[in-house]
Amino acid sequence: MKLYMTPGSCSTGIHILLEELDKPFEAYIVNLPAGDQYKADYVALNPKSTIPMLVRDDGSTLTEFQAIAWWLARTHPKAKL
Ligand SMILES: N[C@@H](CCC(=O)N[C@@H](CS)C(=O)NCC(=O)O)C(=O)O
Repeated sequence: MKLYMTPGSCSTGIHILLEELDKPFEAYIVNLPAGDQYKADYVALNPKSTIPMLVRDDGSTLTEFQAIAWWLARTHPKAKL
């Protein structure tokens, strides 16, 4: 999985949840002050231009903190998130 995040932002919560899973993931830094969230390559993935965004193993994306947290908990029950 790939997490698009900005250190120190709300996306840090999803980063912490991912660290609790026994599964590797990649973290991609989105520089919000520099406006990375409005660049075409990011908007193509997430037209809302927000972080966090999770790209799942099948290539589909999830946005919205609560939706990502819920999906991680439901799909990784052993982690007891
Ligand atoms: N409802 C979204 C809100 C996400 C959100 O607004 N994230 C902020 C950072 S904490 C963001 O991406 N801001 C974009 C910007 O400032 O342009 C969620 O819960 O994930």
